[in-house]
Amino acid sequence: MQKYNFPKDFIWGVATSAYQIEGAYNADGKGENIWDRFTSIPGKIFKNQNGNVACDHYNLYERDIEILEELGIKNYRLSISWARIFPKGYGEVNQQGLDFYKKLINKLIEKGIQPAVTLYHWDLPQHLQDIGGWANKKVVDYFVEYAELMFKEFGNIVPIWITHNEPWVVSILGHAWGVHAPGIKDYKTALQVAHNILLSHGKAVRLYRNMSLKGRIGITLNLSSTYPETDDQKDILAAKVYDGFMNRWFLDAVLKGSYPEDMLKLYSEQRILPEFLEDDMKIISEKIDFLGINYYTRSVLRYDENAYPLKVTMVDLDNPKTDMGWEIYPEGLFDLLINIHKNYGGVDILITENGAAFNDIVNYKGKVVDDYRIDYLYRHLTQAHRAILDGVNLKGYFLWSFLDNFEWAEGYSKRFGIVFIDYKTQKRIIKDSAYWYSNVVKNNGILD
Ligand code: GBH
Repeated sequence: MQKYNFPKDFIWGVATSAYQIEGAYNADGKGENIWDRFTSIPGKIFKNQNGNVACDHYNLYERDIEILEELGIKNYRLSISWARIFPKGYGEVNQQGLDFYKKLINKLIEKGIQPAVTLYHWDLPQHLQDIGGWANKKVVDYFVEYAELMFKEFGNIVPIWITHNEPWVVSILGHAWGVHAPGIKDYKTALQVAHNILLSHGKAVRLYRNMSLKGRIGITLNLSSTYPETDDQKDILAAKVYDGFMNRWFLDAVLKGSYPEDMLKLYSEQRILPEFLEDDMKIISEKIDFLGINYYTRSVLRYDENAYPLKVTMVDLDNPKTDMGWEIYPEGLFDLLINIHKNYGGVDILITENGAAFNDIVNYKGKVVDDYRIDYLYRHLTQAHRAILDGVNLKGYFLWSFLDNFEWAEGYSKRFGIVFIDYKTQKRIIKDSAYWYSNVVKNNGILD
C-alpha cells in the first residue's frame, strides 16, 4: 500500500459558512440579509427551503465544537454573518451578535482549534442591497468598516483571515444568472460587482497590514481547470475563454494587478466591461499571504456561436458524478495547482474547500457508511499530495463540509457533510468519512 505523508505543519481543517449552518435568522438583533430575503421568494430554492433554522449551530455550537474535538480536527473555517454584527450593514454594532462570535471563537481556541475566518460568505445585509448592493461603491467602504471591527475584535487571536469567498459565484450566479441572491440577471452589473468585491478585498488587506497583525490574510476563489471537448481550434479557444471568465479574471487581478487582455477585449466588445481606475488594480493586488482555492470539479467546454456572452457551452460528459451532478475529476485539482504555481510565482495556497455531496442514508445500525465520499476525498488528497511533490506551495486543506447544511439553491437536498444532520431532531451522526478524515489528520496523511 502506498503512503502519502504531507509536509510538517500542513493545516488540516473542515469548513462551513454562517448562513448555511447557524439558523437563528432573527435572533438577538440580527438584521435581515439577502439570503433571508431571497429564500422567501417562492420558486427560488428547492422546496422553498431556507436557512432560518439550518443546523441550529447558533444554539448548538458547543456540541459541534465537541465533535471537532472528538475527531481531532485542529483547524476550523467559519464565516461571520455581517448582519449579526451590523444589522444594517454599518453604523451601530449589535453587541449580542458580536458576543456570539466571541463565545464561538474563544471556545474553539480554548479547545486548541484554530479558527480560519471568512468575512464574506455571501450574506450581505439586506439594507445594503436596498442601496444597490455590491454594485454600489459605498458598500465597498462599509465592508472595510466591518472588516476593521472584526480585525480589532479578533485580529490577535484568529490566525487566518479570508476576505471573500468566491467572488465569481457572488457576481455571476447572483448578478448574471440570477440563481443566487440577490437574483439579478445582468452581465454588466455582475462584472461591476466582481470588481467592487475585489476592490473591497484589496482595501481590507491594506487595512490588515496597517494594523500590523500577526496572522495571514488571503482571498478564496472558486477555480476550475478547463479543457476543450475536442482538438478543434474553436474548442481550444472556448476552454481558454472560460478559464479567463472563471479563473484568470480574478487570479490576474489579485496576483498580477491587471485583468487579462483577452477578457478585457471580449468584455468590451460585448459592452459589459466594468468601470474601474488603474489605481483600483494596485489596491486589488495588495500582497496576500495565501491564495484560497475551492475545487469541486473541472469544466469541459465547446465553442457555441449562439451562447451569450462568451460563445461557449459547458459539455456534460458521461463520467461518474456526485449528487450535485458535478463530474468527479481529481486530476483537475492537480492540473489547477500546477498551473497556478507556474503562472503566479509559486504563491502559497490553501485549499479552502473540497468535498462532495452524496445521497447519504442512515442505515439500520444508525450509521452513515459513505465510502463513496471517502473515495472522493482519497482521490483528491492524493492529487494534492502529487502537486506538493511537484513543488506546489500547498499549505493546507479544509474539507467542505463539517456538517450537512443549507446548500443554497439546492436547499437541504444535498449533503456535503462528514457529519450527518437529522433536520427534524437536530441530531448529529458522525459519518464514516469523518472517522476516515480524522485518521488522515492524526497521521498527517494517508497510510493505506
Ligand atoms: C461552494 O461553492 C461554496 O463556497 C459553499 O458555500 C457551497 O456549499 C459549496 O461550494 C458546495 O456547493 O455552477 O454549473 O458552473 C461552489 C460553487 C460549484 C461554482 C461548481 C462553480 C461549477 C459548476 N462552484 N461550479 S456550474
